[in-house]
Amino acid sequence: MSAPPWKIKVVEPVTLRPQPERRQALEAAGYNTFLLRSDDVFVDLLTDSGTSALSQEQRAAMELGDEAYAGSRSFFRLEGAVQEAYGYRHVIPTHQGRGAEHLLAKLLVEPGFLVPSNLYFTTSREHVELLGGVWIDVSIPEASDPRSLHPFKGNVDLVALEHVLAAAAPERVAFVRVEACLNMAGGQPFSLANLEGVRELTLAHGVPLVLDATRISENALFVKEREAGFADVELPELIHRIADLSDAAVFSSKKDHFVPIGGVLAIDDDDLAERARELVVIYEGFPHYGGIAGHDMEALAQGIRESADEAIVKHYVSQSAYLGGLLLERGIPIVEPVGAHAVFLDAKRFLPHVPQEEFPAQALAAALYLAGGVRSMERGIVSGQHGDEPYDGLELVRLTIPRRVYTQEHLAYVADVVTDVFERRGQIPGLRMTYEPEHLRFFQARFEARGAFLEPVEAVAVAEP
Ligand code: P70
Repeated sequence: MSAPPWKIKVVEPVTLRPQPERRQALEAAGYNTFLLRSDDVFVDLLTDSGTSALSQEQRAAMELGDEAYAGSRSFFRLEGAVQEAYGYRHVIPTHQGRGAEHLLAKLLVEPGFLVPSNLYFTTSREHVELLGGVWIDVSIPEASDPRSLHPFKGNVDLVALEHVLAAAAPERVAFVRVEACLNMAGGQPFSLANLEGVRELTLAHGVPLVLDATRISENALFVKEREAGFADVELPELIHRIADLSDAAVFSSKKDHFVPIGGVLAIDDDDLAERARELVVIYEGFPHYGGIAGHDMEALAQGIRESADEAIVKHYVSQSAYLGGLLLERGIPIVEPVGAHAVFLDAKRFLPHVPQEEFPAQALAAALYLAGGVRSMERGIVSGQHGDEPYDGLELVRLTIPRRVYTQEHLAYVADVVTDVFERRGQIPGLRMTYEPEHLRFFQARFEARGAFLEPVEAVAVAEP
């Protein structure tokens, strides 16, 4: 892992609670890591969303926030930053990514309309389906194979996409969605050649191509490092070239743009943008702030510039590679290749004795917390299952790395905790769901253990920081 291109100026204390307190906290949270209090967490790898460290330049820019309701100069700075980095003509701020997804779905989705996409993201699919749209997975099969070493598991299966587009009347396809660094597959990039293939098809069929550009910077870095012909292209240029292949984009700016809150809907088409501005005033706020503050827009504009800094992006991706490398050396099953923003444990291979209906990834995430105060996120049947449909898809636990927050020592500690849990995996039973919310159940579902859950720590050697 390379030395980070930043040093630490402000710190936030964290403590490891004693094991009995962690057990109590886990039980109170119903074995759901979303329901833990952050004060009870030692290393928080729940998400990279809104959890990054701001730069001194972002904090300084926040002092210049213009909180005018309309015509805020902070909006125009944000607009300029998006236009410069990505080239989209119209910029609509939203409170976060799902705000942009909501507007996009309202603009383009009607009952029965199709949305072909590389795999799915939970909130993206939910907004489409709430409007009666039909989500269609057109990811390549390697995306769902944790052992496949395909360098671009975020690619779209162009033959499958062509079939979908050829079979549907063009006006029944709301848009084709392509997600950068495909989150649910392990943070896996698409290749530029593949995106060009998607572009050709969408142009031929007259269907809009919308990028989920939330993690576009890391995707561009992977293109530079893995795809022939791009090694000498500057990262900002590559990011721009990716965006140029699409008609619109949604961003959760809480990731690549280093802000605690904020999102962007970026659109080229004038009429569509006009309609989006009509909607944003209903759901988010005036188009010149879209549900965030002027100072947020300043931090976001500056964050967009930093998100194209190759040294920053490279170091970030090297942190996942470092943690993944430690786990691989110890024979722990993870998704390969290691993706952008996280290391994903393969719970099916980690806990082969727990059937998928007993939520192995949920149980594993709970065990990591109990063993060492490490918080991770379930990305398996709890997040992925669709109503009552059977689910045999990926069963992963995501160890997600916030940007510019944790040190190599933290990551080494996490690797030790995972190793400890791997050695004691026989003591992890499945779970029973005791409360199931109707929408996006993973956020607030509750569980109980089907048996004794990891022996008390006194009985076994456990990693301490
Ligand atoms: C995560 C976060 C958010 C996200 C994303 C992609 C590719 C859109 C969004 C929505 C937060 C999260 C969200 C739902 C379930 C679990 C966690 N991903 N597209 O941790 O953006 O959160 O700003 O509304 O990854 O991966 P936002």
